[in-house]
Amino acid sequence: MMASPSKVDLEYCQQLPKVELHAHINGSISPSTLQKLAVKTNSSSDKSVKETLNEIHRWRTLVEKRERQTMNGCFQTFKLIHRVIKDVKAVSMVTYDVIKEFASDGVKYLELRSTPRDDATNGMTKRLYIDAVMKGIELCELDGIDTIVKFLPSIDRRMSLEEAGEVVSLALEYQASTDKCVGLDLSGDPQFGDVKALVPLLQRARNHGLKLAIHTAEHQGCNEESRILLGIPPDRIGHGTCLHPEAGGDQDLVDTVVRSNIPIEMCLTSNLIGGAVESPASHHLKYWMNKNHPCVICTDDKGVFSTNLSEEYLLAADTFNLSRHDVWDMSEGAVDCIFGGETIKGLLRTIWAKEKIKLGLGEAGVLNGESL
Ligand code: 6MZ
Repeated sequence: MMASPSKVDLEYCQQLPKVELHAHINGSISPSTLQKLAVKTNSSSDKSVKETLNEIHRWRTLVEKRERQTMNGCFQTFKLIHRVIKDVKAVSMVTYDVIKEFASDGVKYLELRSTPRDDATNGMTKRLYIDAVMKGIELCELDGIDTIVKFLPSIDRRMSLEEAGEVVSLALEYQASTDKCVGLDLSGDPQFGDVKALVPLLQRARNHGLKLAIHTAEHQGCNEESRILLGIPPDRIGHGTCLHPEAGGDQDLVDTVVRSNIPIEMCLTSNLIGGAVESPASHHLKYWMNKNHPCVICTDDKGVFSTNLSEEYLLAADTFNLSRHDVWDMSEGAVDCIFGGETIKGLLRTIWAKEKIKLGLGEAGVLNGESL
């Protein structure tokens, strides 16, 4: 049987102009960047780094087969990656490579997030870490990579109040001195940390104009915590897997998200591999799409979960039987959810309008004269 011309396929998803709003830099590291590190390590014959790279490779092999893992496994893998990305040179290199890879997947606007780290043995401080990310972004600009990139420093839930305060102060400082730092992310292993204590810091950041992307309800049993975080309120929600009653959440949480119209960053493969959802069909994207709620398809950690944004769009389309027009609407709708400001939104809308014509999508619901 011939495939229907209007069926969503990988090529269509690759051609689609896309916005990526939930990408952790170190979780996005690709096998080719790891390979570069391996080559460097071979020359320095550092055994422990070599072993760590092998362990990351073993994880990738399981994930490539789409074998379901655990959240603990994911967080162990981040720790392994941190062990090999331990100086500012490596941070700039990963940032540069990650941007280039998103750009070649058709991402026109990218918000990267990353947790500033200190590493005394390599002279790295949180400030130098952010500088290294900025350098990676600037090098991409100099090389003419055609993707607008913004940055959100991350607070890890396990940070002390003092450390989290340092991240907020740095984020505010960089927001004032560059146009790249547009917000703040709260992430980290959801099993740990007292987010209640972080709320005044997050509110301070928001009051000073930083947008907040907050991971919440990644697993069941955190309704009270979600209630507290939604009270801030965040400008976008990361995952929100278990906000709705059918997934162990509460109706009042859903009502708050709907009332405040807070977009949700949806990361299908991440939730499947990490075991947060049972199957693609049970992913909460469907629940929120049925409500016409703003949902943005994202990768989370394209390296750790062996995916890319086009594949995530395809997975959503295959799972929920979305038409080319539905998929287009999702990518276009993501523009409304960026933290980069109204001027950039206008610029992106112009790009989307041009790409729509190139893709042969005419009037709404019509592709090359065929009704979808
Ligand atoms: C919560 C996550 C995450 O910051 O070193 N991170 N936090 N849930 C997730 N879902 C799977 N995926 C990644 O990138 C890695 C860090 O991002 C956060 C974790 O804190 C992880 O250590 P960076 O660039």
